Amino acid sequence: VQRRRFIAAGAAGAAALGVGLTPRRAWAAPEYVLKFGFNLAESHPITARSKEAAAKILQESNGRLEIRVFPNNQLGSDQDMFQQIRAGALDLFLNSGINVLSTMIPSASVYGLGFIFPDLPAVWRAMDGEVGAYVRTQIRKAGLVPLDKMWDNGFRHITTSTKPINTPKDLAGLKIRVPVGALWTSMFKDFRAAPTTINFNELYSALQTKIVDAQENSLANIVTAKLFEVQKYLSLTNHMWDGFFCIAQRASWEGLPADLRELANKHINNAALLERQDMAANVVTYLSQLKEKGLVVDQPATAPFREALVQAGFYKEWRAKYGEELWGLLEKSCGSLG
Ligand code: TK8
Repeated sequence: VQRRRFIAAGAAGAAALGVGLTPRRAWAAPEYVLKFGFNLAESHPITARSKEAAAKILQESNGRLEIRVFPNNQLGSDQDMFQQIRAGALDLFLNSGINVLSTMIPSASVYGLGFIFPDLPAVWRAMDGEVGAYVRTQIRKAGLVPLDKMWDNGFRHITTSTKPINTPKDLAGLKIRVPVGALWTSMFKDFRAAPTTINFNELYSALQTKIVDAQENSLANIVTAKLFEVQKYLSLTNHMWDGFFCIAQRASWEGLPADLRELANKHINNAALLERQDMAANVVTYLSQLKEKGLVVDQPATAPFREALVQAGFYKEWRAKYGEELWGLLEKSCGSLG
């Protein structure tokens, strides 16, 4: 199974990375090659950290295991990559649990519920704790292998080309792009907006051609995907936190010899921890870059937004969807969600 997926990469790639292989090794093709795909821009911290992990894995495996990193939707949209990993054509996929993963594993979106985390320590308490463990069990049951550490995609904020968003009323009828997961559509419908699902690789042009007037994303994505070029207003709504699961294709992951699997596991999880630090450290820089680029920035009070969701029955509805066991773990970690 494994061998069919091998790509002829090998010597040139290893030499270019300058990883100091012995001459004999430097010219041998790697025994195992895994493709690692995601939708983020080249300049996103995730791209640098995953490439750094790949270089260490190549070096410490003495050239036996090469992880080839494909950022920026090079392998297609999120839906394409999700299809590929299920079909065995992609080995590692980094994506939000709220996004396409939740179409198959509904609990994967749970951390995206509006306003449940006040800050990053609260996020990691839940996602490195029992909430994350629950979701990873469900992912495993669906036949995929989640690595332990989630990566940070940041708290999400709303941008528009038409007006600032300061109160929930400002969202009424707003044509806003959301990613594919049902939680996103549900939440923005409950805000009385008009959400449209669009894949990340089509977002820039959808904003540019005014198919939609608004979108919501992390500061990192607004900067690195250059969304500021096609948006005017940024409202720091912090309406939800988003992160990524790194998912392995089971046959390719389990087909690795145990020592190589352990090595890849260690470096990929470690890269996630480093990327979390990058994201936290970059917030201030990203924000000032966006102001410099001319975005008009507002900081609305968030309580009325949360209240609008309560009124619309949002939490009740999703509590019923996730079930009492998961809801209990969530409240144990976050406190009562009302
Ligand atoms: C990743 C995506 C993406 C996101 C988006 O799964 O599509 O807006 O921020 O990075 O969910």
